[in-house]
Amino acid sequence: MMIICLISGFLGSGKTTLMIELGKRLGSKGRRAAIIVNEIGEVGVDGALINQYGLNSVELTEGCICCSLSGSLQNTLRVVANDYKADAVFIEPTGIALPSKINTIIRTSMVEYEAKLGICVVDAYRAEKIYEEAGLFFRRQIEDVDIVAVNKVDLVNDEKVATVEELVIGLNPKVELVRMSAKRCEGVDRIESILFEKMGARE
Ligand SMILES: Nc1nc2c(ncn2[C@@H]2O[C@H](COP(=O)(O)OP(=O)(O)O)[C@@H](O)[C@H]2O)c(=O)[nH]1
Ligand SMILES: [Mg+2]
Repeated sequence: MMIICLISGFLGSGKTTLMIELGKRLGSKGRRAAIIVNEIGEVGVDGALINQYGLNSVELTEGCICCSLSGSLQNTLRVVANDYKADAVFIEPTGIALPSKINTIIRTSMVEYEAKLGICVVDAYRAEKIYEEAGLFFRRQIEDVDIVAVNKVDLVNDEKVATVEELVIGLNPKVELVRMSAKRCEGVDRIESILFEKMGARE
């Protein structure tokens, strides 16, 4: 049975960068990882780059997976689980998707999965501005996730990181915070180890 990892967050926060890094790490340790990306009018993932690491990727582009494409997401999950037999599937929705909506679609997909991990990637540099301009949306992206990756810490000082962390914890006290620079592959270890814990020692 596979692990489903939902990676949400606003456009440009670093979702794809994190997902590719995690996929590479799983692949290098003999696990089968698949990636489902939902981009609307955005530059897609470099399929060739992903395949180079033995990852299987599917792009859904003709709508939003939490609305018109919910059925396509469910079908793709079934293919990834039953035919590709992935150990882990990463789902990257568009930046405006709500994790709670996608969780419902996953639950009703009839796909058996072992565990689900929800990660929201927050751009430490832009978080406060986004919160000011779209507070409710920011809040709803932080709700219903297990981990908030405070990303791009290479661009800001520690004080700024701490402010963003306080903001996040204020909105969802239950979440685990991970400081990250996905670009420099810092902080990714923690998420990798959580994934391996959830996958267990099975073959
Ligand atoms: N400085 C910095 N840039 C990053 C980091 N993570 C991602 N980026 C850059 O931010 C941009 C958006 O990243 P991407 O992964 O495509 O974001 P997505 O839209 O959430 O999938 C790209 O140019 C990345 O190289 C990081 O930790 N630090
Ligand atoms: Mg992306």
